[in-house]
Amino acid sequence: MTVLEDPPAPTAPEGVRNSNSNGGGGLVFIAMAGILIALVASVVVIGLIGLLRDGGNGDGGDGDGGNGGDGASGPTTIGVTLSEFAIDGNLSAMPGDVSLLVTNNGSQQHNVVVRETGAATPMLNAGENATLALDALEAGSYELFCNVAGHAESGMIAPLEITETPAPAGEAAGAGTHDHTSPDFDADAMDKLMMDSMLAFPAETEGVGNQILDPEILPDGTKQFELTAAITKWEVSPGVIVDAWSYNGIVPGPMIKVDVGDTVRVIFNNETPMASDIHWHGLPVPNDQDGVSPYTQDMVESGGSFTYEFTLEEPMIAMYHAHMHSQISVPNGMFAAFIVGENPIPHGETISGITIPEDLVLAEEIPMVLNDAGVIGLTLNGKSFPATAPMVLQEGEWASVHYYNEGLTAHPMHLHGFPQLVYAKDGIPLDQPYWADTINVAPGERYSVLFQGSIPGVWVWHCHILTHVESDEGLFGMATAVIVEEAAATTEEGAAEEPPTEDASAEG
Ligand SMILES: [Cu+2]
Repeated sequence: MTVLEDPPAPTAPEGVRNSNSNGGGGLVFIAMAGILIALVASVVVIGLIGLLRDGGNGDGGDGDGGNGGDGASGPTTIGVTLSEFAIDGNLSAMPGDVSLLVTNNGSQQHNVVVRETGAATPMLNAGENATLALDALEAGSYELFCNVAGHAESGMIAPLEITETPAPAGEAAGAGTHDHTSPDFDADAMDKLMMDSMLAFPAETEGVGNQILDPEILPDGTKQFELTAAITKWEVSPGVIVDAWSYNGIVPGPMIKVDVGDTVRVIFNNETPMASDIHWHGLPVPNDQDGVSPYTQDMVESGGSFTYEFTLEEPMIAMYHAHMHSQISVPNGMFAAFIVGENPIPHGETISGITIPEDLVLAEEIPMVLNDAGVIGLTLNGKSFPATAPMVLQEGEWASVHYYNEGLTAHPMHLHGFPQLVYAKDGIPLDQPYWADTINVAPGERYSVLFQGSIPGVWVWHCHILTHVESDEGLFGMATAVIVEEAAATTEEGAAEEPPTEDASAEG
């Protein structure tokens, strides 16, 4: 590590420094401002002329594109918005040249494909837009869908009607559209969808992620693991089965747990269609085991294998995932937890007046891996509500959770009922743990928390970006619950423990 001594003092370029002290600066400024005002005025006039000439045609705004022509057959632009998981817009136009101005208002990648013609936008990242020109569309019914695996099945499908009498702007064009200001907007139906979705929790699905992977113990004590990456079916929520990119067929992949001092060997077999590698995110490994092709190793081609080996001398709450093509393979499922050694709980410490019991024994310790993109989408441990697993505690029991964010955006994870003690960040124990009810977990981060299920009830536990948990179809995505069951009888020993309390006004 090198230390910069006496770094040069920052200097501002000439002219940037205090322009008022510069002799003729004021006059120059007034002249420049005058030119600028003239330029802006001329642009506004040109813009107005353009608008008048277009007659308001082809506005392409959110949900009110439609056909502005009065019998004229000029090009029509329809505004189409994408979200998880819906395609919205006033999806009708008269026959002729039609353009779709597609905006991705979601948090994941989406695109739009016209099933009948095969025309498609490029894959759009969150916030991006693209124009899709559909030349000379004849009258008829067309279907728009997102071709990210699983998204059409989740609701990203909508009819596009090309007819001589298009629906007036604002009228919903199909079941997939929801204009909350429209007279057709059915609040009762949405109430029912919300109740039905919430009462379906917890729902059964095939497959459980984070299962602990048993090593083969070699004669020299090395713990050998085998991971095979392949495209395998994964049920994200009831009936929603996607083509996941998985390790050993589960999402998140198998959890690796080893002891401090262990030598670990991992045989990686790549059966995905693209080259890959494994990066041990948060583990101190030799450079040639860091899993970043081509800098530290050759890429592991489709059908190939690579063996990693390293000795772990420090406790760590880490994870592993593909590095090469990670923007495809990681959101699609190639991520998992890796834990070395003992959980660094601050036994016996008093934090903000609450003492963590010296003899605390955890009733539960789980990874909670967040994702928000790819075919897996908005999920906790590879499942979308109502298929997310609740944590069940008996009154007074303590639990520890390691949040991992393998997604593309941050998620503020909020637990109702009791605060969470953040005691480690990225696996590094904090000298000053702190209590919080919402913990914002950015991509790549890990936060380890501790909480006591001190009050019986169903306490929801969710990402607080509201569109990550609710859609017009009800609750979904990054939500689950801690269910605290009432103690059957009064316990003698638990009475001394002061349960953490939370200001009721902070509830949300
Ligand atoms: Cu979120």
